[in-house]
Amino acid sequence: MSNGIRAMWIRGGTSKGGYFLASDLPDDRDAALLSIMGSPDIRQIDGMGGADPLTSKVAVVQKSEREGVDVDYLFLQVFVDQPIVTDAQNCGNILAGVGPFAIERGLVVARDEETPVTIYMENTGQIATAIVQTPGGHVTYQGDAQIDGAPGTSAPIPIAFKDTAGSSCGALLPTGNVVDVINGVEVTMIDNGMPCVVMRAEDMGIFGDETPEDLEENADLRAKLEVIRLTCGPMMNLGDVTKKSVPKMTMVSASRKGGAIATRTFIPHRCHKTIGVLGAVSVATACLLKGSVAYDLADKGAGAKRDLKIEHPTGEMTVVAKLEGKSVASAAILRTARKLMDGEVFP
Ligand code: NQM
Repeated sequence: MSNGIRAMWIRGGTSKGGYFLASDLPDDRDAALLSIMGSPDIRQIDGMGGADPLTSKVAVVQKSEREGVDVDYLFLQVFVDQPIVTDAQNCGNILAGVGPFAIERGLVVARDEETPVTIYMENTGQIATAIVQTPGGHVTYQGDAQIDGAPGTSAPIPIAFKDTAGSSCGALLPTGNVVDVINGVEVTMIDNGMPCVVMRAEDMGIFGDETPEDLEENADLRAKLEVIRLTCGPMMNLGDVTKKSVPKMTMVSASRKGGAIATRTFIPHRCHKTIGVLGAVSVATACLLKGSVAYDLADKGAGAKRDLKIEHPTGEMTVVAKLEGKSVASAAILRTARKLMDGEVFP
């Protein structure tokens, strides 16, 4: 039998995955992770993955040598049905488990009550600060915070982001335009932490409140989205995105539940049951950008601090955006996490 690798399995926000210390991973890291997850196989029956991109994720964490930073976090998406492990995107949901993991593994010393953990996101080179509940100097996962898309309640983990504009694309608007027309569809290509192509649901022939299952069955829609995605990738400075999990494809329509806007997002081939964290930050930013495809549809609120409820298939995610002039200077969201397993996994 192959040797076990030390790992923790954690639900981070509305995703779930394996958390590893960088020093615990072997040299043939990607082969080991594919085997651990059971990829490629649409059921991932021979591994830990949950047959969904949202549950086939990995965090690699190590103590940081950067000034003012506690830990470095590398996110890896392990494809379900292809032998691909990619670091081409970040993940704000898996990020929610990084603070607790770092404290539990002794990389960060817990304070009493709560412990701020400053995290360098290696995928995009930005910093996030997560506040972990640590009563008596120990991580607790229990609490009253509720996030849509995850059942029950857990300890709150607020996370603040700064300087996420152009994280992967080099600029907030990588084409320099608020709107481009691709294949006859008006799109806003934007990156405020996650490269996203934002389109009006109506322009893609849907209402925008369909279930993810219905949208995934819509072969015509999926084909149209992929043509647009493959064209947008190079325009967004992402190169050939055939084998990448970015850009995300978000279709927006007017809010149904009193929020800022309604969304349905392909990530990029499966429809998200909620919306990614940095995806939501990017869409919220598009809502505030005059002339974008989201601007006229959105209820944008007023003032220098805006709570933008980004509606998704199972509820909403609130993005708290702080504006400087007309641009978003920082964003924060609330997540929770839950430790599920601490032990060894076998590649
Ligand atoms: O956008 C899914 C998720 C994500 C990414 C995806 C994420 C983010 O829900 O920051 O969290 O878009 O692939 O975990």
